[in-house]
Order: sequence, then C-alpha cells, then structure tokens
Amino acid sequence: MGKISDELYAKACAVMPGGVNSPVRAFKAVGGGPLFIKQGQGSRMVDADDRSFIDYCMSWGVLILGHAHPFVVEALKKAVVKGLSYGAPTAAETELAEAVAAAFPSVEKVRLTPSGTEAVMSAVRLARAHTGRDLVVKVDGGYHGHGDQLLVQSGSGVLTFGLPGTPGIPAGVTQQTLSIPYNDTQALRELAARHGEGVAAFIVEPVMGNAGVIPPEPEYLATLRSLCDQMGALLIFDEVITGFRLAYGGAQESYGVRADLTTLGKILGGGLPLAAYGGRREIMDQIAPEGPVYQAGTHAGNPLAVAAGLATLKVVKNAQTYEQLEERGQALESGMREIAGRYEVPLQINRVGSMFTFFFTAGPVRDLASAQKANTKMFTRFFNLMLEGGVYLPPSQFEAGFISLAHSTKDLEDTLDAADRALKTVAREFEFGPYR
Ligand code: KE4
Repeated sequence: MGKISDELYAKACAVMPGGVNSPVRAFKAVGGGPLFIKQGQGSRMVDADDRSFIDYCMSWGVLILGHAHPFVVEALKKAVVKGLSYGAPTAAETELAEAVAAAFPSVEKVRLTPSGTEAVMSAVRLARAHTGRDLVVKVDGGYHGHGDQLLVQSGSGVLTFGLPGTPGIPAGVTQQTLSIPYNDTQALRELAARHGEGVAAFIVEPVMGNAGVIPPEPEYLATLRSLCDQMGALLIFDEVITGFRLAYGGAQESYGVRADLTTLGKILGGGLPLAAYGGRREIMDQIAPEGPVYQAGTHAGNPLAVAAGLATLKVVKNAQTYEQLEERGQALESGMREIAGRYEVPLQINRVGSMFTFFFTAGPVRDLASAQKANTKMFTRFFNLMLEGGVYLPPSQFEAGFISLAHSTKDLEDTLDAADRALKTVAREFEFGPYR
C-alpha cells in the first residue's frame, strides 16, 4: 500500500512479533501490510508515505475529539514539565475519579489502571471476592481485554484470527468462564436456572463493539439486570468503548440500566494509557489497601494520562457533543444506505451514536453468529478501495468505526464519495444490482 510503510513493516517484523504491538493493527484480516503512521491531526492521519486519510479507527475508539486536540495537547505540555511519574497520589487523580463518579451514578468509588484489560481483570477478581463465587459469564463475541479468564469466544482480534481462545491458558482458568449468545433472553433464563447460585458476575459490553457494533435489543439489558439480581451476581458493564462515547454517562445513561461494576478506558485517558473500574462503596472498599482484594500498578493514575483525560472530559462534557456526534452518525449512515441501495449491495449498517459497523450481509446482525455471516471478502475489498480513496476504516469486519468531533461535514462528503466509488466496484466485482 505504501513503499515506505512496506520497508518499515519489514524492519518491524524482524524485531517485533508480526511487526506490531497489538495484533489487529497488522491488517491481517484485510490483507497487505499495515500503514505506518507518522502524524495525526483532527480527523486525519498521515502515513509514512505522506498520504493523508480520514480516520474512522480513531485509535480503536480512544479519540472522541480527534487527533492532537489543542486543549489536550496544552494540558499535556503543562503537565510534562512538572514530571512524568511519581508513584504517589496526586490531586488530579482525585479530580478524575470525582468526574467519573459524577458521570456514572452507579459508581461511588473508582480505581484507575493503565489499561482496559487490567480494569476488567480487577473488576472480575473483585466480583468473585465480593460474592464468594467463581463463575463468570460473558457473551459470544464479547471482548474484554486479553486477560486469561475472558479469552473465550472473544471478539476483536481473537475473533478476527478465529482463535478459539488462545494457547497458553490452563483449562482450569477458563472452566470458570461461560459464554452465551448476546441478545438471547432465553439463554439468560437457562443460565440463571442452571448456574444461578454459582455466578459471581455477568460481564457484557452493553453495546457490543468487538464483533462489530451490535446494539442491545429492547429489554435485553433490563432482563439481564433483573436476572443478575435474582442470581445474586454482579452485573459488570464493560464500557471501555461506550463510556463517554454514547453519552457522557455511557450506555448506562443511554439505556437507563445501572451496572454494579463499570469498566472504562479509551476516551477516559484522552489518548494516553488510562482505564478505570468503579462501583458502589460497599463493593469497591474491598480493594486494597482499604480491603483484602489486591490490585496494583506502577503506572496507575499516571499524571500525564490523568491530565489528558481531564482535558478530554472537560471538552466532551459540553452539551452539544452528543447531538453533533449523532448528526454526523446519521449523515454517514443515511449516505451509506442510499449508495448501497443504488448498487443493491447487501449492507447491514449497525450504528449507535458515533460508533458503527458496515456488515457485508443482508442482516440483521444481532449477535456473533449473525455477524459471522458477513462476507469478509467483500469487506476486505471495500476496506482497501476506501483506503485508496483516502479513508481509513478499522481493518477488520469485526471492529467498530468511530466518528469524532473533528470529523467535518466535508470529511463525511468525501467519505461518501469514496464509498460510492468503492461500492460501485464491489457491486461490479461481486455482481450485484446493475452488474448481475
Ligand atoms: P485495553 O487493554 O486494550 O486498553 O482494553 C481492553 C478492552 C476492554 N474492553 C473492551 C470493550 C475493549 O474494546 C477493549 C479493547 N478494544 C480493542 C479493540 N476492539 C483494542 C484494540 C487492540 O486490542 O489493539
């Protein structure tokens, strides 16, 4: 795709597994080698070959403000000259924890961690300690980081690679993990009937993002809430993607269902490594050093990441944010729908606010099984045609795309122009509509 990127990729592969530091970046699902990025600005990234792309990956949902937002950069410049890491508490961490608690009524206390994986691992350990039970339930296609216990039937990179979990995890670890289909209330009821008293926690992305975007069907989250209450299990909402994305109070605000524990990340760190988990005092006070449940980290609450997170939340909290993101999401969705209809390309668009996936299937896509009916060859062709057209989508059919506040009306128009050319080619090559 790019001469210099190809050279950089060859060098990277000689010294890093797959030439990347996270598998989905390798473009394995869409062929060719990854683009090496040298700069991001607003809605755009520039690759090593000096080509500019409208970016809808946005660092996998991190950059709700777009790349290098001036207010965030300014906050970092002020923080960095004071020091990079103290390994000691700072007032800013308290300010960020207070902002999270104010945004999420179900959260009274917060612990900051460097990654979403660590936030999820810790929340699961806490739920097991709090309930005295071992079983953890997730949904097929749910991805909650690369912690051993939840890498079963996972989404994101695991799904893309078709890894049924992964080697290196002792059977005993995942024997305490159950996975059932998303959006299936019958499966929920059977779970409660068969395993109810053994379940410590049910963890779910309230809007799935890691099988591609799959919204909850009406009443699914409410049913899940009441069944967790019946079972005496904790409901963990993994809002690493949806937190501050769908609303300032995440999916809990959008759908009006409260979790017992919430994990957050991505947007919360403003582009730097920062995540969190939180919940009611009676649960969180079991975390060391207040309580006996151990969890720790050198870079937890890092002052630069906290500064970037605080600056980001200050900008996002603006009332118009989510209206603007919804407007842009609607414009992109309706434009895509019109183009796909014109060429009669089967395209199921799942969108919630500013997160979306274009599934190459007639749909509906309501769970992992229906997502996997998507034609990944068509997605791959579409992805690469869009790249040639200057649009950088997430490099996998089973990931979410993201619109930021930096995406302009012109960006959306240019995106739809590229999509018109791309879908016309897809229709011709796969013989749809006028090319049947
Ligand atoms: P991190 O450990 O990557 O910070 O967070 C793990 C995580 C937890 N929960 C949810 C819902 C997530 O989506 C993630 C991470 N998302 C993936 C992309 N879908 C990160 C990209 C990558 O792995 O490189």
